[in-house]
Parts: sequence; structure tokens; C-alpha cells
Amino acid sequence: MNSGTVALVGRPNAGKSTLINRILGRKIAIVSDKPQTTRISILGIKTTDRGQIVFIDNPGIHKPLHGLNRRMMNFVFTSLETADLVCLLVDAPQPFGHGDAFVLETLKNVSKPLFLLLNKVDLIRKDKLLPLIDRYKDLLAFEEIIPVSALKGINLDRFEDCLYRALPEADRLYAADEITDQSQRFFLAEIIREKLLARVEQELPFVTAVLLEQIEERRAETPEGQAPRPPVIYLQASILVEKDSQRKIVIGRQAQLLKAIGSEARREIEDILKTRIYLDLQVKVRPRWRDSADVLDLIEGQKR
Ligand SMILES: Nc1nc2c(ncn2[C@@H]2O[C@H](COP(=O)(O)OP(=O)(O)OP(=O)(O)O)[C@@H](O)[C@H]2O)c(=O)[nH]1
Ligand SMILES: [Mg+2]
Repeated sequence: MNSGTVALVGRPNAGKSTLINRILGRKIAIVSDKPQTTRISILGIKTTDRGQIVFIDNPGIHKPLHGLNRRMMNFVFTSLETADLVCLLVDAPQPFGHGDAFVLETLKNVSKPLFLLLNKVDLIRKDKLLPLIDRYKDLLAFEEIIPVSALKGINLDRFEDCLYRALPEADRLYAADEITDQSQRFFLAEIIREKLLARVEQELPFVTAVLLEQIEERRAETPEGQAPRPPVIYLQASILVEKDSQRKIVIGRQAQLLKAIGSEARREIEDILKTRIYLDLQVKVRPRWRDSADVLDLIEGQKR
């Protein structure tokens, strides 16, 4: 049996979270088309007859300008130190740029087996792929370079096979039925943030955060002679922004935007909890929260 940890790293938006969801066959990480979606590392644990692969989904590698971003990068550094294997994901259709050079710089002193996934091959012409493989071959000593599509599930069996062959012979690290290390509270807050990210543009994805303040089961009174009504879960969450102008945008004209985010989040959370929920969303201004250790501790504390 082979078991161990695999750090997924790469630029923001490369498809790390999409990959972990696809490999596990269920959603444990939120995904968006905006960079810096993942802010806190989470584990995705896959157990098979061959052993157990513990994937670490990390924030994207970027130059940190705020306390939030320094913490995000610290998650990346920690996983590079602790993981058995490191897997770099590259957004293959995107031209190579400064961000990619910065990623390679970050990885150059990593002395563990390194894999390269050229992701999003469903979007790239075949003749563009070979020069890309050649280019990366010379940049770092990769064990394997594998073109994949995390979204369409292309070549992921081959990737998994490579990982099992490279992982140490070892017993499982987690129980066979464990899937992730995040609390449900954290995941629900993330679902709300996912719906928010899908609907905002420009600086808003970077300056918003979600805090789940309260989860409470409320039983409705049963009217005389009727069957008892199923309980409703009441959730109260705050969306943090840094300025009042941002608060206005997130709420939208006649609160349209906030209502849309709320109803999309409610639907998905009802699917997860398999019960009716009531979602109360409030937008709160917390100036410079991205540099406030207290707020960052609160956000991170939700994961436990
Ligand atoms: N066409 C295509 N799109 C993909 C693929 N993998 C990911 N995407 C899209 O790329 C975008 C970013 O995906 P994420 O999984 O959030 O990327 P990430 O690397 O986790 O990003 P951060 O959390 O910001 O670091 C989303 O719009 C995905 O749907 C793929 O194989 N093909
Ligand atoms: Mg992600």
C-alpha cells in the first residue's frame, strides 16, 4: 500500500481546486473564474485499494501585498515543506509570463519529486502543447509532465497512477471514509463566497470575505392536528468589504445582487444539508480587514 501527501501548487486560477474536486468525485473546494479564490489550504483525501493520496489544495502562488496574502503564501510554503510530492499545475493555454517565472522561482529549491500538469488541454491546440512541454522540461527537473483537463477529467488516471508509484510504501494517514479536514461551517461560508465571486468584478473578489456567524436549528410550531413540520436551519452570515462604496455594490440596486447571491447559496446549502434553510446575509464594512490579524484569525478559525 502506498500513501502520502501531494501539494497542489501553481498560479491563481490554474485549476487546482477543480482538479481536487474532480479526482475526489465530489465538491470540497470552491471554484471561480477570478484569481485567488482559495485562501486557506484544505485537504482532499482519496482512499483506494492501492493506498491513500492526501491532496493539499493551496492558494495560488502570487506576490503578497496584504496580511491576507502573506498568510495565503505561508500555506503554500508549509505544504511545500510537509508534502511527500509536489505537483505544479499550469494554465496551459495562457502565455508564459512573469507570474509563471515567479512560480518557478518559488519552486526552485524544492528537493522532492515534482510533477507538472499542463492543465486545460481541452482549450489548447495540440501543436501548442509540444513546445510548452519542451520549455518546461528545461526549467525544472520534473518526474513527469502530463497534459490534463481537470474540468473534463482527461488523463487524470495516468496522473493518479504516477502518484501511487512515487508515494512511499505506507499505511493510510486518515480513516478510509475521511474526505477533507475542513469543518462544515467553513465549507458553508465558502459556498456563499463562491456565489459572491461569481457575481462580482474588478477589486471586489479580493476585498470580500464571508463569516458564518450563526447556525441554529429552529423547529416551527406544529399547528393542532397537523403533522410536525421539518426543522429549518437558520444561518446568519456576514460578507465583509473594506469600504462603503463596495458595500453598496455587493448589495446592488434594490438589493438585487445580494438577493441573487443569497438564493443561489441557499439552494446549494439546502442540497448539502438536505433540509430547508433560512439564510440571512449582511454586508459589513471592515476597513482594511485584509491587514487585520483579528479578522484574519476569525476567518481562518472557521476551518476548525
Ligand atoms: N476549460 C477548462 N477550464 C478549467 C479547467 N480547470 C479549471 N478550469 C477553470 O479555471 C478557473 C479556475 O479554476 P480553479 O479550480 O478555481 O483554479 P485554482 O487554481 O484553484 O485557483 P485559485 O484558488 O485562485 O488559486 C475556473 O473557471 C475553472 O472552471 C480545465 O481543465 N479546462
Ligand atoms: Mg483554488
